[in-house]
Amino acid sequence: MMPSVQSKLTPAEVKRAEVKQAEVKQAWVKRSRWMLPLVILIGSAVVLVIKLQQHTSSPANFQVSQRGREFRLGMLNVKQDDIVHIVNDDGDLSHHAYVASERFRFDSGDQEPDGRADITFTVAGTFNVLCGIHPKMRLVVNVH
Ligand SMILES: [Cu+2]
Repeated sequence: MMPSVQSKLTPAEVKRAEVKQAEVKQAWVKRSRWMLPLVILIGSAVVLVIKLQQHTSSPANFQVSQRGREFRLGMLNVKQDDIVHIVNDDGDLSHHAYVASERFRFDSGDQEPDGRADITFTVAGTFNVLCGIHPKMRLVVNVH
């Protein structure tokens, strides 16, 4: 029969082994204390890089018609800094696109036939583009 390892150790050696074990455990606890903040830090950095990429990606362009005294399409989903081109393709009619929100304002002035007004939506939110000449005209723009 093989003698157990324990039986070969003197009490002093057992004590030393226990101390060593406690030190290793303490070192691990010390190290793991940094893990959560480290994971949060790396996670935040990844989110920041993704946000920056989204922000620096070139803006998209959308075209909206004003034919028949109506904005077509009547609703758009865009990203911040995207550009909406509003084209007066409504025969010999004039239009006048504007946004009068507290957070975002735009005024095209009079839009002559075949004229174009470009709106860059620089803030997120939902905005109504209206026509100063035809009160029933409305374009809803959701800026994400
Ligand atoms: Cu109009």
